[in-house]
Amino acid sequence: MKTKKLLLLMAGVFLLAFASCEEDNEIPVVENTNESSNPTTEPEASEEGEEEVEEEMAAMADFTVTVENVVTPKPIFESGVFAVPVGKSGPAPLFPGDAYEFEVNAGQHVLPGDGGTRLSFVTMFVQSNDLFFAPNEEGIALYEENGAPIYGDGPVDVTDQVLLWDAGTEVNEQTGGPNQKPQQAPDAMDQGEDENGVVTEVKDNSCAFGNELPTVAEVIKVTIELVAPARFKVKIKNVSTATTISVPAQGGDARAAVPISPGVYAVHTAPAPFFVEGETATGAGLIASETGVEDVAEDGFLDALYMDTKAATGLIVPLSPGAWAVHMEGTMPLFEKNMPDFGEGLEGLAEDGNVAMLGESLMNKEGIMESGIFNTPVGASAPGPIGPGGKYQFSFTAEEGYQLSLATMFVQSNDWFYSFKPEGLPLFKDGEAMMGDVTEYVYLFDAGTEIDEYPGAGIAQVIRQGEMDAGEIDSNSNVRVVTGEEFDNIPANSYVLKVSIEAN
Ligand SMILES: [Ca+2]
Ligand SMILES: [Ca+2]
Ligand SMILES: [Ca+2]
Ligand SMILES: [Ca+2]
Repeated sequence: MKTKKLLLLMAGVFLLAFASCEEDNEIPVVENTNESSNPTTEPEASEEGEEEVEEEMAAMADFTVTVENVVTPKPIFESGVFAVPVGKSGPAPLFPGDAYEFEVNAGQHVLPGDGGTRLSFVTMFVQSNDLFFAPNEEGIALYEENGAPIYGDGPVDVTDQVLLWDAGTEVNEQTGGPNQKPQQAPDAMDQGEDENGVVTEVKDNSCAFGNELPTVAEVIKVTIELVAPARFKVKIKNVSTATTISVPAQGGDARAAVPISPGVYAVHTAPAPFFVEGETATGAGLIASETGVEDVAEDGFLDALYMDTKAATGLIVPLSPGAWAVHMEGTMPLFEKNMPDFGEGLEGLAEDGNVAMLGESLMNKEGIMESGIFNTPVGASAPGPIGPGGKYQFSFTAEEGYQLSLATMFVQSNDWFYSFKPEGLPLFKDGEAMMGDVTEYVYLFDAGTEIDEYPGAGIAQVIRQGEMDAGEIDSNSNVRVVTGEEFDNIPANSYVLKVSIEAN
Protein backbone atom coordinates (compact mmCIF):
# COMPACT_ATOMS: atom_id res chain seq x y z
CA MET A 1 0.00 0.00 0.00
CA LYS A 2 1.22 3.42 -0.87
CA THR A 3 0.68 4.76 2.63
CA LYS A 4 3.54 2.69 3.94
CA LYS A 5 5.96 4.23 1.50
CA LEU A 6 4.71 7.68 2.37
CA LEU A 7 5.27 7.13 6.04
CA LEU A 8 8.84 6.06 5.38
CA LEU A 9 9.39 9.25 3.45
CA MET A 10 7.81 11.14 6.26
CA ALA A 11 10.14 9.59 8.77
CA GLY A 12 13.05 10.78 6.66
CA VAL A 13 11.83 14.33 6.62
CA PHE A 14 11.25 14.32 10.33
CA LEU A 15 14.77 13.23 10.98
CA LEU A 16 15.89 16.68 9.94
CA ALA A 17 13.73 18.25 12.58
CA PHE A 18 14.69 15.77 15.24
CA ALA A 19 18.37 15.51 14.46
CA SER A 20 19.18 18.04 17.12
CA CYS A 21 17.93 15.79 19.87
CA GLU A 22 19.78 12.70 18.76
CA GLU A 23 22.61 13.29 21.17
CA ASP A 24 20.17 13.32 24.03
CA ASN A 25 19.11 9.77 23.30
CA GLU A 26 21.13 8.31 26.04
CA ILE A 27 19.05 9.47 28.95
CA PRO A 28 19.00 6.44 31.22
CA VAL A 29 15.68 4.77 31.15
CA VAL A 30 15.63 1.87 33.55
CA GLU A 31 18.70 2.43 35.72
CA ASN A 32 17.78 3.28 39.22
CA THR A 33 20.93 4.08 41.11
CA ASN A 34 19.18 5.05 44.27
CA GLU A 35 20.84 2.82 46.87
CA SER A 36 17.89 2.87 49.14
CA SER A 37 15.62 1.30 46.57
CA ASN A 38 13.98 -1.83 47.75
CA PRO A 39 14.81 -5.31 46.61
CA THR A 40 12.14 -6.92 44.51
CA THR A 41 12.13 -10.15 46.49
CA GLU A 42 9.35 -10.84 48.92
CA PRO A 43 10.23 -10.13 52.52
CA GLU A 44 10.98 -13.31 54.43
CA ALA A 45 9.42 -12.21 57.64
CA SER A 46 8.72 -14.35 60.62
CA GLU A 47 5.12 -15.34 61.10
CA GLU A 48 4.28 -12.86 63.76
CA GLY A 49 6.20 -9.99 62.09
CA GLU A 50 4.73 -10.35 58.62
CA GLU A 51 1.99 -7.76 58.86
CA GLU A 52 4.26 -5.13 60.27
CA VAL A 53 6.85 -5.58 57.56
CA GLU A 54 4.26 -5.28 54.81
CA GLU A 55 2.96 -2.04 56.22
CA GLU A 56 6.41 -0.49 56.08
CA MET A 57 7.15 -1.57 52.53
CA ALA A 58 5.78 0.65 49.80
CA ALA A 59 4.57 -1.39 46.85
CA MET A 60 7.04 -1.37 43.99
CA ALA A 61 7.05 -2.63 40.41
CA ASP A 62 8.83 -2.55 37.08
CA PHE A 63 6.77 -0.88 34.38
CA THR A 64 6.95 -0.91 30.61
CA VAL A 65 4.83 1.63 28.77
CA THR A 66 3.90 1.26 25.10
CA VAL A 67 2.65 4.21 23.06
CA GLU A 68 1.25 2.91 19.81
CA ASN A 69 -0.10 4.70 16.73
CA VAL A 70 -3.34 2.87 15.89
CA VAL A 71 -4.54 5.12 13.07
CA THR A 72 -6.13 3.21 10.20
CA PRO A 73 -4.81 5.14 7.19
CA LYS A 74 -7.57 6.49 4.98
CA PRO A 75 -6.84 7.53 1.39
CA ILE A 76 -9.08 10.62 1.32
CA PHE A 77 -8.20 13.71 3.35
CA GLU A 78 -11.46 15.59 3.06
CA SER A 79 -14.73 14.97 1.22
CA GLY A 80 -18.26 16.19 0.84
CA VAL A 81 -21.17 16.75 -1.48
CA PHE A 82 -22.26 19.66 -3.62
CA ALA A 83 -26.01 19.51 -4.00
CA VAL A 84 -27.63 22.85 -3.27
CA PRO A 85 -27.23 25.45 -6.03
CA VAL A 86 -26.19 28.91 -4.89
CA GLY A 87 -29.30 30.86 -3.95
CA LYS A 88 -31.48 27.75 -3.64
CA SER A 89 -32.74 26.26 -0.41
CA GLY A 90 -32.52 22.57 -1.23
CA PRO A 91 -30.72 20.03 -3.39
CA ALA A 92 -31.31 20.38 -7.12
CA PRO A 93 -29.49 19.89 -10.40
CA LEU A 94 -27.75 22.83 -12.00
CA PHE A 95 -29.63 24.39 -14.86
CA PRO A 96 -28.11 27.04 -17.15
CA GLY A 97 -26.59 29.82 -15.08
CA ASP A 98 -26.76 27.93 -11.77
CA ALA A 99 -23.68 27.06 -9.74
CA TYR A 100 -22.57 24.90 -6.83
CA GLU A 101 -19.98 26.28 -4.46
CA PHE A 102 -18.02 24.60 -1.71
CA GLU A 103 -14.78 25.15 0.17
CA VAL A 104 -12.01 22.69 0.93
CA ASN A 105 -9.03 22.72 3.28
CA ALA A 106 -5.75 21.61 1.78
CA GLY A 107 -2.12 22.29 2.55
CA GLN A 108 0.52 21.57 -0.07
CA HIS A 109 0.57 17.98 1.18
CA VAL A 110 -0.85 15.92 4.01
CA LEU A 111 2.25 13.81 4.63
CA PRO A 112 5.74 14.59 3.35
CA GLY A 113 6.39 13.18 -0.10
CA ASP A 114 2.78 12.23 -0.78
CA GLY A 115 2.63 13.93 -4.18
CA GLY A 116 0.59 16.91 -3.07
CA THR A 117 -3.11 17.58 -2.57
CA ARG A 118 -5.53 17.37 -5.46
CA LEU A 119 -9.24 17.86 -5.93
CA SER A 120 -11.50 15.34 -7.64
CA PHE A 121 -15.25 15.19 -8.10
CA VAL A 122 -17.91 13.24 -9.93
CA THR A 123 -21.06 14.87 -11.31
CA MET A 124 -23.51 13.68 -13.97
CA PHE A 125 -23.79 14.95 -17.52
CA VAL A 126 -27.55 14.69 -17.23
CA GLN A 127 -28.41 14.40 -20.96
CA SER A 128 -27.04 10.87 -21.10
CA ASN A 129 -27.38 7.33 -19.87
CA ASP A 130 -24.17 7.22 -17.82
CA LEU A 131 -21.83 10.07 -18.66
CA PHE A 132 -20.16 12.10 -15.95
CA PHE A 133 -17.74 14.96 -15.51
CA ALA A 134 -14.58 14.41 -13.48
CA PRO A 135 -10.91 15.35 -13.61
CA ASN A 136 -8.49 12.64 -14.71
CA GLU A 137 -7.28 10.09 -12.16
CA GLU A 138 -4.62 12.42 -10.82
CA GLY A 139 -7.18 15.06 -9.93
CA ILE A 140 -6.68 18.81 -10.13
CA ALA A 141 -3.46 19.76 -8.34
CA LEU A 142 -4.14 22.47 -5.76
CA TYR A 143 -0.47 23.43 -5.52
CA GLU A 144 2.39 23.86 -7.97
CA GLU A 145 5.43 21.63 -7.73
CA ASN A 146 7.22 24.37 -5.81
CA GLY A 147 4.50 24.39 -3.16
CA ALA A 148 2.71 27.55 -4.30
CA PRO A 149 -1.06 27.25 -4.24
CA ILE A 150 -3.34 27.73 -7.22
CA TYR A 151 -3.54 31.46 -7.25
CA GLY A 152 -4.79 34.15 -9.54
CA ASP A 153 -6.42 37.52 -9.60
CA GLY A 154 -9.67 35.97 -8.39
CA PRO A 155 -10.91 32.49 -9.29
CA VAL A 156 -8.68 30.39 -11.54
CA ASP A 157 -10.44 28.57 -14.40
CA VAL A 158 -9.54 24.87 -14.30
CA THR A 159 -12.19 23.68 -16.74
CA ASP A 160 -9.50 22.40 -19.10
CA GLN A 161 -8.72 19.77 -16.44
CA VAL A 162 -12.30 18.50 -16.40
CA LEU A 163 -13.11 15.61 -18.71
CA LEU A 164 -16.25 13.81 -19.84
CA TRP A 165 -16.39 10.10 -19.00
CA ASP A 166 -18.65 7.17 -19.86
CA ALA A 167 -19.14 5.00 -16.78
CA GLY A 168 -19.64 1.91 -18.94
CA THR A 169 -22.60 0.86 -16.85
CA GLU A 170 -25.53 1.58 -19.16
CA VAL A 171 -25.77 1.30 -22.95
CA ASN A 172 -25.79 4.73 -24.53
CA GLU A 173 -28.83 5.91 -26.42
CA GLN A 174 -29.19 8.86 -28.74
CA THR A 175 -29.50 12.00 -26.73
CA GLY A 176 -33.09 12.33 -25.59
CA GLY A 177 -33.48 8.55 -25.30
CA PRO A 178 -36.12 7.02 -23.02
CA ASN A 179 -33.69 5.63 -20.42
CA GLN A 180 -31.83 8.89 -19.86
CA LYS A 181 -32.41 10.90 -16.72
CA PRO A 182 -34.59 13.68 -18.20
CA GLN A 183 -36.97 11.08 -19.67
CA GLN A 184 -36.99 8.68 -16.69
CA ALA A 185 -39.31 9.08 -13.71
CA PRO A 186 -37.55 11.35 -11.18
CA ASP A 187 -36.93 8.53 -8.71
CA ALA A 188 -36.13 5.86 -11.31
CA MET A 189 -32.86 4.11 -10.70
CA ASP A 190 -30.74 1.90 -12.89
CA GLN A 191 -33.27 2.13 -15.72
CA GLY A 192 -31.73 1.10 -19.02
CA GLU A 193 -29.75 -1.72 -20.56
CA ASP A 194 -26.66 -2.84 -18.65
CA GLU A 195 -23.50 -2.12 -20.60
CA ASN A 196 -21.02 -4.24 -18.59
CA GLY A 197 -18.26 -2.00 -19.86
CA VAL A 198 -15.43 -0.01 -18.36
CA VAL A 199 -14.86 3.66 -17.58
CA THR A 200 -13.65 5.46 -20.70
CA GLU A 201 -13.03 9.05 -21.57
CA VAL A 202 -15.46 10.43 -24.16
CA LYS A 203 -13.10 11.83 -26.75
CA ASP A 204 -15.07 11.67 -29.96
CA ASN A 205 -18.13 13.79 -29.46
CA SER A 206 -19.36 13.71 -32.98
CA CYS A 207 -19.97 10.08 -33.82
CA ALA A 208 -19.80 7.93 -30.70
CA PHE A 209 -23.52 7.80 -30.11
CA GLY A 210 -24.91 8.88 -33.43
CA ASN A 211 -25.36 12.45 -32.35
CA GLU A 212 -23.22 15.41 -31.49
CA LEU A 213 -22.21 16.17 -27.91
CA PRO A 214 -21.09 19.62 -26.84
CA THR A 215 -17.56 20.16 -25.59
CA VAL A 216 -16.94 20.12 -21.84
CA ALA A 217 -16.47 23.89 -21.78
CA GLU A 218 -19.84 24.42 -23.43
CA VAL A 219 -21.55 22.78 -20.44
CA ILE A 220 -19.49 23.24 -17.29
CA LYS A 221 -17.10 25.82 -15.91
CA VAL A 222 -15.01 24.97 -12.84
CA THR A 223 -12.99 27.56 -10.97
CA ILE A 224 -10.82 27.35 -7.86
CA GLU A 225 -9.97 30.34 -5.73
CA LEU A 226 -7.56 30.57 -2.82
CA VAL A 227 -9.71 32.30 -0.19
CA ALA A 228 -7.43 31.87 2.85
CA PRO A 229 -4.16 30.09 3.53
CA ALA A 230 -4.70 26.40 2.71
CA ARG A 231 -8.37 27.00 1.93
CA PHE A 232 -9.95 26.99 -1.52
CA LYS A 233 -13.37 27.83 -2.86
CA VAL A 234 -14.55 25.64 -5.72
CA LYS A 235 -17.29 26.77 -8.07
CA ILE A 236 -19.02 24.49 -10.55
CA LYS A 237 -21.18 26.43 -12.94
CA ASN A 238 -23.58 25.30 -15.64
CA VAL A 239 -22.71 27.36 -18.71
CA SER A 240 -24.96 25.49 -21.12
CA THR A 241 -27.91 27.17 -22.81
CA ALA A 242 -31.29 26.00 -24.07
CA THR A 243 -29.67 25.07 -27.38
CA THR A 244 -26.39 23.48 -26.28
CA ILE A 245 -27.18 19.87 -27.13
CA SER A 246 -29.14 18.34 -29.97
CA VAL A 247 -31.67 15.77 -28.81
CA PRO A 248 -32.39 13.77 -31.96
CA ALA A 249 -34.42 11.20 -30.03
CA GLN A 250 -36.93 13.98 -29.40
CA GLY A 251 -37.28 14.44 -33.13
CA GLY A 252 -36.31 17.00 -35.73
CA ASP A 253 -33.95 19.77 -34.74
CA ALA A 254 -34.79 19.63 -31.05
CA ARG A 255 -32.10 21.08 -28.82
CA ALA A 256 -31.82 21.45 -25.06
CA ALA A 257 -29.69 22.52 -22.14
CA VAL A 258 -27.47 20.06 -20.27
CA PRO A 259 -28.26 19.97 -16.55
CA ILE A 260 -25.49 18.94 -14.16
CA SER A 261 -26.29 16.73 -11.15
CA PRO A 262 -25.29 17.07 -7.51
CA GLY A 263 -22.00 15.29 -6.89
CA VAL A 264 -19.27 14.24 -4.52
CA TYR A 265 -15.82 15.78 -4.11
CA ALA A 266 -12.64 14.64 -2.46
CA VAL A 267 -9.30 16.15 -1.52
CA HIS A 268 -6.71 13.41 -1.90
CA THR A 269 -3.01 12.83 -2.55
CA ALA A 270 -2.84 9.36 -4.13
CA PRO A 271 -4.44 9.17 -7.59
CA ALA A 272 -7.80 7.70 -8.66
CA PRO A 273 -10.15 8.31 -5.73
CA PHE A 274 -13.35 7.41 -7.58
CA PHE A 275 -12.57 5.32 -10.67
CA VAL A 276 -9.83 3.94 -12.83
CA GLU A 277 -9.81 4.48 -16.59
CA GLY A 278 -10.27 1.18 -18.41
CA GLU A 279 -11.67 -0.62 -15.37
CA THR A 280 -15.25 -1.31 -14.45
CA ALA A 281 -16.83 1.46 -12.36
CA THR A 282 -17.68 -1.04 -9.64
CA GLY A 283 -15.27 -1.32 -6.74
CA ALA A 284 -12.59 0.80 -8.41
CA GLY A 285 -10.27 3.49 -7.17
CA LEU A 286 -9.34 4.46 -3.63
CA ILE A 287 -12.87 4.32 -2.29
CA ALA A 288 -13.83 1.10 -4.13
CA SER A 289 -17.52 1.96 -4.14
CA GLU A 290 -19.84 -0.79 -5.31
CA THR A 291 -22.46 1.38 -7.07
CA GLY A 292 -21.46 4.94 -6.19
CA VAL A 293 -20.10 6.11 -9.54
CA GLU A 294 -22.85 4.26 -11.42
CA ASP A 295 -25.59 5.88 -9.33
CA VAL A 296 -24.28 9.36 -10.00
CA ALA A 297 -23.49 8.76 -13.68
CA GLU A 298 -26.84 7.16 -14.49
CA ASP A 299 -29.27 8.91 -12.19
CA GLY A 300 -27.51 11.77 -10.40
CA PHE A 301 -27.99 10.01 -7.05
CA LEU A 302 -25.05 10.53 -4.74
CA ASP A 303 -25.87 8.71 -1.48
CA ALA A 304 -23.79 5.59 -2.12
CA LEU A 305 -20.84 7.52 -3.51
CA TYR A 306 -20.92 9.94 -0.61
CA MET A 307 -21.15 7.21 2.05
CA ASP A 308 -18.33 5.19 0.56
CA THR A 309 -16.20 8.30 0.13
CA LYS A 310 -16.82 9.30 3.74
CA ALA A 311 -15.83 5.83 4.87
CA ALA A 312 -12.51 6.31 3.07
CA THR A 313 -11.93 9.77 4.54
CA GLY A 314 -9.84 10.44 7.63
CA LEU A 315 -6.88 12.28 9.03
CA ILE A 316 -3.60 10.39 9.21
CA VAL A 317 -1.97 11.56 12.44
CA PRO A 318 1.66 10.66 13.13
CA LEU A 319 2.86 10.87 16.74
CA SER A 320 6.11 12.56 17.67
CA PRO A 321 8.87 11.48 20.01
CA GLY A 322 7.87 12.37 23.54
CA ALA A 323 8.93 12.75 27.12
CA TRP A 324 7.88 11.00 30.31
CA ALA A 325 8.33 11.46 34.03
CA VAL A 326 7.56 9.44 37.13
CA HIS A 327 6.79 11.96 39.82
CA MET A 328 5.40 12.37 43.30
CA GLU A 329 1.68 12.45 43.77
CA GLY A 330 0.51 16.07 43.82
CA THR A 331 3.13 17.40 41.39
CA MET A 332 2.47 18.45 37.81
CA PRO A 333 5.73 18.21 35.91
CA LEU A 334 4.58 18.96 32.36
CA PHE A 335 1.85 21.60 32.61
CA GLU A 336 -1.09 22.87 34.59
CA LYS A 337 -4.51 22.98 33.04
CA ASN A 338 -5.76 26.48 32.17
CA MET A 339 -2.36 27.97 32.94
CA PRO A 340 0.27 29.09 30.43
CA ASP A 341 2.98 26.71 29.32
CA PHE A 342 5.86 26.53 31.85
CA GLY A 343 8.39 27.47 29.17
CA GLU A 344 10.37 24.31 29.88
CA GLY A 345 10.14 22.71 26.48
CA LEU A 346 6.52 21.63 26.13
CA GLU A 347 6.08 24.22 23.37
CA GLY A 348 8.84 22.69 21.25
CA LEU A 349 7.30 19.26 21.71
CA ALA A 350 3.74 20.36 20.97
CA GLU A 351 4.63 22.52 17.96
CA ASP A 352 7.56 20.78 16.35
CA GLY A 353 7.81 17.35 17.93
CA ASN A 354 11.14 18.42 19.36
CA VAL A 355 11.60 16.71 22.70
CA ALA A 356 15.15 17.78 23.58
CA MET A 357 14.42 20.75 25.82
CA LEU A 358 11.54 19.13 27.68
CA GLY A 359 13.59 15.98 28.29
CA GLU A 360 16.39 18.09 29.73
CA SER A 361 14.08 20.16 31.94
CA LEU A 362 12.50 17.08 33.46
CA MET A 363 15.89 15.70 34.50
CA ASN A 364 16.42 18.70 36.73
CA LYS A 365 12.97 19.09 38.14
CA GLU A 366 11.99 18.54 41.77
CA GLY A 367 9.60 15.81 42.71
CA ILE A 368 10.62 13.65 39.79
CA MET A 369 11.91 10.20 40.57
CA GLU A 370 12.83 9.28 37.05
CA SER A 371 12.31 10.72 33.56
CA GLY A 372 13.29 10.19 29.98
CA ILE A 373 12.38 10.60 26.38
CA PHE A 374 11.06 8.12 23.86
CA ASN A 375 12.15 8.95 20.36
CA THR A 376 13.23 5.78 18.61
CA PRO A 377 10.35 3.64 17.39
CA VAL A 378 10.39 -0.04 18.31
CA GLY A 379 12.31 -1.84 15.56
CA ALA A 380 13.94 1.34 14.25
CA SER A 381 17.55 2.36 14.58
CA ALA A 382 17.12 6.10 14.56
CA PRO A 383 14.76 8.61 16.19
CA GLY A 384 11.64 9.59 14.30
CA PRO A 385 7.90 9.97 14.52
CA ILE A 386 5.57 6.99 14.40
CA GLY A 387 2.94 6.57 11.72
CA PRO A 388 0.13 4.01 11.75
CA GLY A 389 1.34 0.74 13.27
CA GLY A 390 4.44 2.28 14.85
CA LYS A 391 5.16 2.24 18.57
CA TYR A 392 7.45 3.63 21.23
CA GLN A 393 8.31 1.86 24.46
CA PHE A 394 10.02 2.83 27.69
CA SER A 395 10.55 1.24 31.09
CA PHE A 396 11.13 2.30 34.66
CA THR A 397 10.76 1.15 38.25
CA ALA A 398 8.41 3.00 40.56
CA GLU A 399 6.87 2.71 43.96
CA GLU A 400 3.46 3.49 45.28
CA GLY A 401 2.71 7.19 45.56
CA TYR A 402 4.20 8.03 42.21
CA GLN A 403 2.40 9.04 39.05
CA LEU A 404 3.28 8.76 35.38
CA SER A 405 3.13 11.74 33.03
CA LEU A 406 3.98 11.71 29.34
CA ALA A 407 3.50 13.86 26.27
CA THR A 408 3.62 13.15 22.53
CA MET A 409 2.65 15.51 19.73
CA PHE A 410 -0.49 15.18 17.61
CA VAL A 411 1.63 15.88 14.56
CA GLN A 412 -1.17 17.20 12.28
CA SER A 413 -1.63 20.24 14.53
CA ASN A 414 0.01 23.52 15.44
CA ASP A 415 0.51 22.80 19.14
CA TRP A 416 -1.50 19.82 20.32
CA PHE A 417 -0.21 16.94 22.39
CA TYR A 418 -1.55 13.82 24.03
CA SER A 419 -1.03 13.49 27.75
CA PHE A 420 -2.62 12.23 30.93
CA LYS A 421 -4.18 14.88 33.13
CA PRO A 422 -1.51 17.21 34.52
CA GLU A 423 -1.38 15.33 37.85
CA GLY A 424 -0.37 12.24 35.91
CA LEU A 425 -1.65 8.68 36.02
CA PRO A 426 -1.40 6.89 39.40
CA LEU A 427 0.91 3.90 38.98
CA PHE A 428 -0.65 2.01 41.86
CA LYS A 429 -4.12 1.53 43.16
CA ASP A 430 -4.65 -0.09 46.58
CA GLY A 431 -1.13 -1.39 46.42
CA GLU A 432 -1.61 -2.98 43.00
CA ALA A 433 0.45 -1.82 40.03
CA MET A 434 -1.45 -0.17 37.18
CA MET A 435 -1.61 -2.46 34.16
CA GLY A 436 -3.31 -2.80 30.83
CA ASP A 437 -4.79 -0.35 28.33
CA VAL A 438 -4.86 3.13 29.85
CA THR A 439 -5.84 5.02 26.69
CA GLU A 440 -9.07 6.16 28.32
CA TYR A 441 -6.98 8.35 30.66
CA VAL A 442 -5.34 10.17 27.75
CA TYR A 443 -6.49 13.62 26.69
CA LEU A 444 -5.64 15.81 23.73
CA PHE A 445 -4.37 19.19 24.90
CA ASP A 446 -3.74 22.49 23.14
CA ALA A 447 -0.49 23.97 24.45
CA GLY A 448 -1.84 27.49 23.90
CA THR A 449 1.37 28.54 22.18
CA GLU A 450 0.25 28.77 18.56
CA ILE A 451 -2.99 29.58 16.76
CA ASP A 452 -4.73 26.47 15.49
CA GLU A 453 -5.20 25.81 11.80
CA TYR A 454 -7.23 23.07 10.13
CA PRO A 455 -5.65 19.74 11.17
CA GLY A 456 -3.62 18.24 8.36
CA ALA A 457 -3.80 21.35 6.19
CA GLY A 458 -2.34 24.27 8.16
CA ILE A 459 0.75 25.78 6.62
CA ALA A 460 2.31 26.55 10.01
CA GLN A 461 1.95 22.93 11.20
CA VAL A 462 5.15 20.95 11.55
CA ILE A 463 4.78 18.85 8.37
CA ARG A 464 4.06 21.89 6.21
CA GLN A 465 5.79 24.82 7.90
CA GLY A 466 8.96 26.26 6.39
CA GLU A 467 10.86 26.38 9.67
CA MET A 468 10.53 25.41 13.31
CA ASP A 469 8.34 27.58 15.51
CA ALA A 470 6.49 28.97 12.48
CA GLY A 471 2.97 30.08 13.34
CA GLU A 472 1.12 32.88 15.04
CA ILE A 473 0.84 33.34 18.78
CA ASP A 474 -2.43 32.15 20.28
CA SER A 475 -4.36 34.89 22.08
CA ASN A 476 -5.41 32.28 24.66
CA SER A 477 -2.07 31.14 26.04
CA ASN A 478 -3.46 28.56 28.47
CA VAL A 479 -2.92 24.86 28.13
CA ARG A 480 -6.39 23.40 27.69
CA VAL A 481 -8.24 20.33 26.50
CA VAL A 482 -9.08 20.13 22.79
CA THR A 483 -12.82 19.57 22.87
CA GLY A 484 -13.12 18.16 19.37
CA GLU A 485 -15.52 20.87 18.29
CA GLU A 486 -12.77 23.14 17.02
CA PHE A 487 -12.58 21.38 13.64
CA ASP A 488 -14.63 18.71 11.93
CA ASN A 489 -11.84 16.21 11.34
CA ILE A 490 -10.37 15.64 14.80
CA PRO A 491 -10.33 11.89 15.38
CA ALA A 492 -11.24 10.32 18.71
CA ASN A 493 -8.17 9.72 20.86
CA SER A 494 -8.61 5.97 20.70
CA TYR A 495 -8.58 6.17 16.90
CA VAL A 496 -5.09 7.66 17.00
CA LEU A 497 -3.20 6.12 19.87
CA LYS A 498 -3.13 3.32 22.38
CA VAL A 499 -1.19 3.60 25.60
CA SER A 500 -0.70 0.42 27.56
CA ILE A 501 1.27 -0.52 30.64
CA GLU A 502 2.86 -3.77 31.65
CA ALA A 503 3.95 -4.20 35.23
CA ASN A 504 5.67 -6.91 37.20
CA1 LIG B 1 -22.62 4.04 -21.31
CA1 LIG C 1 -30.84 5.13 -17.18
CA1 LIG D 1 -3.11 26.19 19.73
CA1 LIG E 1 4.15 25.78 13.88
